[in-house]
Order: sequence, then structure tokens, then C-alpha cells
Amino acid sequence: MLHTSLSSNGIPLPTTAQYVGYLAETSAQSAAEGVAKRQFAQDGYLLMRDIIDREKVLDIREAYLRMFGETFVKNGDYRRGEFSGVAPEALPRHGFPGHPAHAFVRSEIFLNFVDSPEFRKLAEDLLGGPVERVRRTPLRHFIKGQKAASRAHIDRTYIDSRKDDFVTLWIPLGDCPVEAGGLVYLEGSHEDGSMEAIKEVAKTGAVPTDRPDDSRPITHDLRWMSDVTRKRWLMTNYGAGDVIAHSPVIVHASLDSASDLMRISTDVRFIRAGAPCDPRWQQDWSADDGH
Ligand SMILES: O=C(O)CCC(=O)C(=O)O
Repeated sequence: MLHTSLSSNGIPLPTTAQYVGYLAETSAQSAAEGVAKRQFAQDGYLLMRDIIDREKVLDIREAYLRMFGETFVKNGDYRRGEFSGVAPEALPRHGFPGHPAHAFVRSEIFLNFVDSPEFRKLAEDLLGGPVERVRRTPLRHFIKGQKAASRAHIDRTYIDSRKDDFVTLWIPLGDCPVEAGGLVYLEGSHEDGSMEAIKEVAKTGAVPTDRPDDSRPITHDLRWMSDVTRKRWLMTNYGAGDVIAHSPVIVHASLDSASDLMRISTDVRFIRAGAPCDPRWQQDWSADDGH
């Protein structure tokens, strides 16, 4: 039982053990260890703590938040990055041209960060050989009270790839406790018939969705998803320096941010070298690109 209330896209998710649990952490120091590879195959994700320098992550958080001006963060503390309650006026939508996130994913500091050798090594260890980084690298930024979160989905719906040729690294850019709205995973959904069960329900048109014109997200209702699949949503308090790798077929989503601490993160993707890469993902991310 978590001592906080949870919701995703405004829909409450009960905090009982029927609905939520904690992500497993690996004891491995590196994903090259057999135990890490087995965990990744078995769980569909691998949570590694402190694999990159915390200060390097906070440098990125600070550089991004400085783009919003002085009054955006509490006490001028860009490294902590609590929302002051004062947003700059007349900004374009998040990640659209003209928004700071759009410029930031094209900046040298960000590109140097996502090209960190630690990320490449992790992907190579998990895919078992040389990899290429997928160019399109979104930057996510959620602020308390928005009631907006990532809907339940699998990455393979968005990116054409063979399941074993592809890995996503989700990287919190700063501390991200559960109440700040980090990524949550539907336990065991990468390996059995959960998606088949959902497809059957989808045929009846009974899947709740707040995006009826977009067939890519499964649902915005995490409680419903848990009821239908009889699976729990797994979560954790992420810290700056942590990385979670996930398979393109595990169902994941995120929680609404209910913390002053802004949730800022990026998802860096790697594909096995030589494997075909979805051309839509070979451009820089722009939130209006429709992918
Ligand atoms: O950060 C998010 O809310 C979504 C990220 C995601 O779906 C992913 O990394 O695959």
C-alpha cells in the first residue's frame, strides 16, 4: 500500500496490492552480467540505479529549465526544479517549434548527454552486440495539476522493429518520486496473452479511451487495464542517475504529476546495428510530428 493517492490522465488508480507494486531492482553492476540479462528477458525491463553521474543529469535538468526564465522554478534552484507556479506566457505547446523542449533536443549539451557511453554500453549489453542510437529523442516535461500522462501503450505500436532488435532507455532528468509521475509498467505484460486479451475486448469496442481517433494508445484508464489483465502496475521512486531499460512489447504508461518537483525525462532508443530502422524515427523529435 502506497501512502499517496495516484491517478493517470485524471483517473484514480487504487494504491492497493491488487493494482500496484514496486519494480524490481537489479543487483547487477552492469547489464553485461548474466543476472541482468536474465532479469531483462524475464521482466521485460531492467532498472539500474546510479549508472550515470547524478551531477551530469542535474546539469541537463538545469540547462533545460534555465530556458524558461528566472521565475519558473522555486528559489531559483534549477537543479532541483520545483515549479514556482509561474509559467512563461504565450509559449507554444510542449515540444512544438518555439517551445524550449524543441530547441533543447537539438542542442549540443543534450545530444552529448544522450550519446553518453554508459547508455550505449547498456544497450549493447542487452541486445548482445553493436547498436545505433535512434535519432528521435523526445523530452517529456510534466507539471503538477495537469492531469496529463502517457497512456498505456507498447513501443512497438509506435516504432516498427523486431522485438529483439530494439531497446528503450527511460532516463529521469532529476529525481522522480512516484508522486512526480514517472513511468509505470504492467507486470509481465511483455510475455503472455495480455495483449491478445485486450485485442478481444477492443473488438467489442469496450476499451475506454480519451483518444477515440488514435488507435495507438491502448487506454488512458490504468485501473481498467489492470482489471482486464489481472496485472499490477509496477512503479518506483526514480533518482537522477537511474536508468530503466524496457522491451518494445511491455505495456507502460505514466502517472499524473502531483509533486512540485517537475517530471522531466527523456527516452533514448537503440536498435541493433544493421537492423532496419523506422524512417519516421530518423528525424529529430518535434511534438507536432505525429509519430
Ligand atoms: O515518459 C513518458 O511518459 C513516456 C515514455 C515512453 O513511453 C517510453 O519511453 O517508451
